[in-house]
Amino acid sequence: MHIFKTNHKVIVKYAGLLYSSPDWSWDSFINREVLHREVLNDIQSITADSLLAHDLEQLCTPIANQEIWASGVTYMRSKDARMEESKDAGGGDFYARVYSAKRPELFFKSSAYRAVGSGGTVRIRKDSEWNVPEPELVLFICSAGTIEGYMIGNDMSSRDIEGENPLYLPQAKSYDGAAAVGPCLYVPATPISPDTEIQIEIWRGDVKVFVDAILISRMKRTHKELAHYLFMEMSFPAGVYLMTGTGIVPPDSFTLNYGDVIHITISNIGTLTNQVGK
Ligand code: DO4
Ligand code: MG
Repeated sequence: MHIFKTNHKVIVKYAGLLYSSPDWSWDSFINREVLHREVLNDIQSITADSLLAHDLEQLCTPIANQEIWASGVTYMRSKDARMEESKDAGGGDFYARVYSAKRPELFFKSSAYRAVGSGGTVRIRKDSEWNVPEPELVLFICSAGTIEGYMIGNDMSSRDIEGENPLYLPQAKSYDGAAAVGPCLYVPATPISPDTEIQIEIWRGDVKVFVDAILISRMKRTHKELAHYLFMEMSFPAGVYLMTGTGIVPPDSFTLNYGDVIHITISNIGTLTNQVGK
């Protein structure tokens, strides 16, 4: 099932039918253990409404009081790219160590008001000249610490700032419009398949300037392990979103330009589309 957020409604799409109720509000609706079963129960008592299809044309960012956190260096490609970009600063070793360490890298990415949804504008920093999108599977973990759903995420990153010194990571990763999440919350009956593919296309006008794909099975760590570390000493009363890291990094010659359009597709979830703006 897929759960969408609009200005005034929470809409569930299940088996091709659309459901909504005035009683549903984002935080309390999604923040439940065994969410799939709970929502099935909710929709049993209401009638499907095909007119809700119009509301789906005006989607909001599927977030309310959730923070967005991120994991790093969870794929070999991310480790290699970051070792290369920070080798002059002597930072390369940090990335090799965190890739094989028991404790994962976790960092705060965005509050809800700084994030954008599908169709929103992602930004590149004015003080950076080397910027890339990071296409990532996002976990929704409810306040009890269990993984209940998935979204698509873009962890926009300034590679020159991050490469200059690993201590600059918060500036390379967190600024207005640095996080995109959407287009909906995907809530399957069982955990997402390891064969799930993440695909990215970047368009500059009518030219496709970058395309790549990776299976989530290439990730070094498990989703449960990341959730476990995140919840070890922190509580999230409305649940939390956790980006799981990128396995796709464009070649070093590539940087985003203003106007580029980024499409990130994850099997069974949908496509997150954002334009790069100022
Ligand atoms: O350590 C830097 C950030 C890594 C990251 O965002 C990723 O691997 O996706
Ligand atoms: Mg990332």
